[in-house]
Amino acid sequence: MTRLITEWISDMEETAADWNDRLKAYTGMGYMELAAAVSERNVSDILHASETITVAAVPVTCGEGIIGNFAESVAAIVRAMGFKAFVTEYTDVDGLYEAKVRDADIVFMADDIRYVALNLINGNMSENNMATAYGYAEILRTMAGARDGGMNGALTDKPVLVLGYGIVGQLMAERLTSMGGRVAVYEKDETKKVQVDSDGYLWVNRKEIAEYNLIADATCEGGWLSADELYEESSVLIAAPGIPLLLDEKSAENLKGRYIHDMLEIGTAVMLGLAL
Ligand code: 2YJ
Repeated sequence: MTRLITEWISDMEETAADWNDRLKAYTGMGYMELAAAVSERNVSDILHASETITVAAVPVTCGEGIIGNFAESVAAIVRAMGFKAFVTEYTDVDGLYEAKVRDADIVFMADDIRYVALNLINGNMSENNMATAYGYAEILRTMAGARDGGMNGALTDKPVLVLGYGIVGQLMAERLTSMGGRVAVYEKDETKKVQVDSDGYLWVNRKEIAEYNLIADATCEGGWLSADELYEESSVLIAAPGIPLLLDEKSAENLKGRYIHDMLEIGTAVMLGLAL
């Protein structure tokens, strides 16, 4: 699991709203539509919730400590979805206390292991690994649908490759399978083959990556893959929650518009939808 660094999210307070527009341009869904799709709610219900619900982001100091701009970025993403949001002045348990005293309905907080959203009104809780995996699976399905002429069951019986079989990779494999995809897995750690086999996915080697045009990346390694190793550029689609981006610089430039990759936005937006 990658720990974010301040440099990667330093301008998110300015860019969170633009990212929403960019996501819309690439997939037809903004944060709100994506959160609605994953949480199986109507956009109008989320819009309605945004009028009354206040969100607090609580900085957490334990473990490796506060990541500069993390809580501020979370609040900015939530605000870009139309909700009221604030960052607590105090941290940890005292911050949670402050959130409640200041009438927050939903609290976002993360330590080194877990990033959660807790709904103080109805007890719902969502978690970033699942929200990220499900959000990106939805994005891949939507992009595939748009590419293939607006089909609803865009992944049905389609080969889909998941890169990396860690927590998010496993959750994406499960979700993409439930969407009808025929999931294969590439994982450089060969000791995971046993688990991939027993989970029922096809194990592929690095050369075979080129046979897939629908890819979900959950490797937490940057720049290891070049466009030459991929299916023809004009049809490949990549949903890439893995941080840093798997593509090398030149390939990232050449494949612009064919992949979605972010630092925090998609997972956070989906967490909010799931926590309502
Ligand atoms: O409040 C803060 O500023 C920090 N305690 C935030 C820590 C954020 N945590 C991480 O980035 C961890 N890698 C866990 C995130 C889980 C995402 N799947």
